[in-house]
Amino acid sequence: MLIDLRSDTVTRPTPEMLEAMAKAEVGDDVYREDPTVRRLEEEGAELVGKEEALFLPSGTMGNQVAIMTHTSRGDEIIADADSHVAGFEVGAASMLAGVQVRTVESLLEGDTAARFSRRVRPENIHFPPVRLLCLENTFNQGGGTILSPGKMKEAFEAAKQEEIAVHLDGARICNAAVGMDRDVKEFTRWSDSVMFCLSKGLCAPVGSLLAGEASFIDRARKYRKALGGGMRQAGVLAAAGLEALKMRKRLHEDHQNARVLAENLASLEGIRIDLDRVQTNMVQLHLEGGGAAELVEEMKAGGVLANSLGQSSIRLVTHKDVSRKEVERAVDMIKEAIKEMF
Ligand code: TLP
Repeated sequence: MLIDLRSDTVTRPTPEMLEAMAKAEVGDDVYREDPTVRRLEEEGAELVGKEEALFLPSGTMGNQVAIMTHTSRGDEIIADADSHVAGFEVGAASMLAGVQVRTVESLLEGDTAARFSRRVRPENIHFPPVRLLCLENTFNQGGGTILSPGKMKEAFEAAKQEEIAVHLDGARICNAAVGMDRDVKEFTRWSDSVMFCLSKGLCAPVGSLLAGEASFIDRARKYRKALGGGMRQAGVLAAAGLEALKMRKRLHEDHQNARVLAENLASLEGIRIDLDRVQTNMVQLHLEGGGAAELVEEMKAGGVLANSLGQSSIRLVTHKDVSRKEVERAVDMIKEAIKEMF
């Protein structure tokens, strides 16, 4: 049996989710007649402290609908060069919203507010208007690192000074909250809109929520429809989403498992792990001499699946479907694979 550490997106629905899906009360959600979707949207909005929320099939659609709603064609948005919106959404911000993404190296690390402010340009005939700052928490490419509420506040205030809106890609915002033992709202209050995923560590089979002010969500609903995201009896999915919201209480197990992986692998020859970055459910292995794809293959032969990030890093992600015992087995298998390589 393979131990799958590629992503927390691989989690399977729980028996409670499947039961809730089978029993879900449904209606046509394009007519806003699905009571289960409405309940999920209400509970989701409440969790992140916003007026309303909108249920969407994926995080990518949630981020892109947010960008379309905040901007007009020809605007500029600012995002970390390694963020999901800039690098992992198939160029959708330019393809669909028609905006230019002005990227900032390491925006989400160090002094986020200062890095952002330096990147904003004053009005000039040559420049597109800057309308949106995109934050990401936890920061996937950073290794699942947390942007503290304090740093989010500084970035939010810097954006407001420039009259720029802030969107939070909070795909894993519940991991950030659990990782710092803070309420989710302490993070999300420093953004105008927030997208968060039900289908990652929270284990729903499908679904994300986009939350913000009621007027923002009204406009976002149209863009969701335009992208083909107007779903009908989506209550069967929302029912799983409602169960997913309860899964927040077990995320600390994933974080502890990531710690076990990291601490047991950190001293191996040939690789480097920055233990300070192991803050949630991810571990990044850095290979001093490259060869990430080869090591991924070697690990797979031994029974562990992982994803490479470029030539010299590998990402391991813990989640509900890998137990502590499996994590311990994975440590042994990864050690073997590394020994084979170096
Ligand atoms: N992340 C996936 C891959 O797309 C890389 C993963 O395995 O981590 N924001 C962030 C920060 C994400 O990590 C992801 C998915 C998304 C948005 C998009 O969510 P989906 O996959 O639902 O479109």
